[in-house]
Amino acid sequence: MTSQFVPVISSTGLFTPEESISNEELVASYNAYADKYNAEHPDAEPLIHSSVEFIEKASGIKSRHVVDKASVLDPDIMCPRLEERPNEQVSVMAEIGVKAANAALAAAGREAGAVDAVLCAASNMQRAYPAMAVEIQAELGMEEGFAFDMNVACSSATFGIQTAADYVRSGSAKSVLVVSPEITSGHLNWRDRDSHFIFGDVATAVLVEEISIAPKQHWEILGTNLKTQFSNNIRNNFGFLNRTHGGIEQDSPDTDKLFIQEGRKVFKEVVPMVAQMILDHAERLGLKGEELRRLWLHQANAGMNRLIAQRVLGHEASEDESPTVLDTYANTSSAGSIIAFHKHSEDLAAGDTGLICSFGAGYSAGSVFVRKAG
Ligand code: CO8
Repeated sequence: MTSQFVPVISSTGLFTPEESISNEELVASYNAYADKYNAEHPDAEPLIHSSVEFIEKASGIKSRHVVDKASVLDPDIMCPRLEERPNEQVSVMAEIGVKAANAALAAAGREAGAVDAVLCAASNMQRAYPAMAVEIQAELGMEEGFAFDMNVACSSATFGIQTAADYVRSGSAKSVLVVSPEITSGHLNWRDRDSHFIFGDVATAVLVEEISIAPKQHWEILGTNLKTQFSNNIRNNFGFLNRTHGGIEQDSPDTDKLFIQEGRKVFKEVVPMVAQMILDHAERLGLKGEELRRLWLHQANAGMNRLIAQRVLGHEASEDESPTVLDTYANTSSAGSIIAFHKHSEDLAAGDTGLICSFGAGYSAGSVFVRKAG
C-alpha cells in the first residue's frame, strides 16, 4: 500500500570554513616534517616526499577547506588545535551544523519551530553524548520534536535522507533536517603520505518534508536505496574502549585510531559495487541510466566518479553531467554529494531527473533518485 504522505527535498544548506589549504602548502608542510623526521631518525626507514603532481593526478584534489589551517600546516603539530569549550558553550561541530541547517531553513522559507526532527548524520561525532543532533535542535530554537545522531561514514547523509523520507511517509514527521557536519581534519593523519591530502572540513544540511508543506521549488524523491557490506579496507579504530587497551598515541604516525585505508582496494571494489547498485535501483524505478540528467556522486576521487558515471550513463560523463567539487573541497565524507547537489542543481529544468549517491566505509552506499518539480 502506498503512503498518503509524500517526502520531497525542500532545500539544502552549506557551510564552508573560510580557510583553505592548497596542495602546494600541504606538500611543503609534509616534506618539512619528513626532512625533520629523517634527520632525527637516521637509522629508520626514511620518509619519502609527497608531491603536488601525484595528489592532483591520483585524486583530482587541488585544495581543501579546514577549520584550523595554521596548526595543520605546522610540521610540529599537523593536527587542528581547537580549544576545549565549556559545556555551556555550543560545540564546534554543532556550531557548523547549525550554520548549514539555518541556510537550508532560509532557502525553504521555513521557521525552525516548524521542524519535527533533526538527524545529525556524519562520520565522526563531537562526543558520545548528549547527541550533537539534540544540541543542534536546541541551538536552532526548536522547542518540540526529537533528534538523534547516526553514523554511516561517508554514506551518512543518504542514509539520513532515507530515514527522514521514511519518517515523512509513515506520518511520524512532516519536516526533518538531515545535518552533516564533517571536521575530517580531526581524524586525518596529516603525517601519513598516502592519505594526508584526502580530506577537508565542511557542513551540509538537507530539509526533507511532506509535499503538502514543501515550497513549490522542491525535488521529488523518486526512490532511495541503501546497501552495506563489511570491509576492513577503510577503518578508524578510535573509540571509547581504546583506553582499556593501555597507551593511546593519537599523534603517532602509524596510529590506527585515525583514518586508515587500503585506497587501491577501495577503488577497485567500490566502483563496480556502486555502479551495479545504481543501475539495479534505477531499473526497479523504471529509469534508464542514459535518462539521468545529472549525477551528484560522493566526492572521494575523480577517477572513481569518472568510472561510475560512465557505467551508469553509458558514455563518458561531462562535468555538467557529473560535477565535481573535489578540486576545492577534497573528500568531505558524508557531505560531498550534498555539496555537489547544493552547488550544481539550480540550473536543472522542471522534470529533470538526477541521482545523489554516496559510498564509503563499511562498506556503505546509498542512492537517492530525485526529480525537479516546478
Ligand atoms: N605523494 C607522492 N607519491 C605518493 C603519495 C604522495 N602523497 N602517496 C602515495 N604515493 C605513491 C605510492 O608510494 C605509490 O608509489 P609506487 O608505485 O612506487 O609504490 C604510488 O604513489 C601509487 O600509490 P597508490 O596505489 O596508493 O595510489 P592510487 O593511485 O591508488 O591513489 C588514492 C591513492 C587517491 C587514495 C586512491 O586509491 C583512492 O582515492 N582510493 C579510493 C579512496 C576512497 O574512496 N576512500 C574512501 C574513504 S572515505 C570514507 O568512507 C571514510 C569516512 C571517514 C572520514 C573521516 C576521516 C578523516
